[in-house]
Amino acid sequence: MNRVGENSGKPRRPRRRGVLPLALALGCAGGGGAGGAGGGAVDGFAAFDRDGDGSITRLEYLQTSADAFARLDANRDGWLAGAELERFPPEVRARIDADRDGALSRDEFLGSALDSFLRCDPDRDDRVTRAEAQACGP
Ligand SMILES: [Ca+2]
Ligand SMILES: [Ca+2]
Ligand SMILES: [Ca+2]
Repeated sequence: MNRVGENSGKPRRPRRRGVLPLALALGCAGGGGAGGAGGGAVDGFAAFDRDGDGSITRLEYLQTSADAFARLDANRDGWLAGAELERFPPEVRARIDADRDGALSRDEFLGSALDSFLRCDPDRDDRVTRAEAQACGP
């Protein structure tokens, strides 16, 4: 009985980079969950581009972030804490948790979203294009 290395829980977790940083946190954003066959970088972008015009406005970004917050806040107490935070990679969590109390308030969450938005909009036209989103590091 020689076991041929079967595919036991292959750690195939392509790092999702190049999409807006917060999309990482939202992880979810693209609801569709297209099972990552290579290349199909998560389309966090489409999730934020609510009207599908190819760019994300500040309003679209904040609305999507607010929706995501509501979805993530399972017990509806206005905070993300405990199990609600499990899907956030630690570095993302640390970045959002401005006051370091281990929980994310809605303000922290949206404040961080706005930061991300501004960082990804170098020309300050209040729109993040797909190219800007891709260029914008984590
Ligand atoms: Ca748009
Ligand atoms: Ca909560
Ligand atoms: Ca906090």
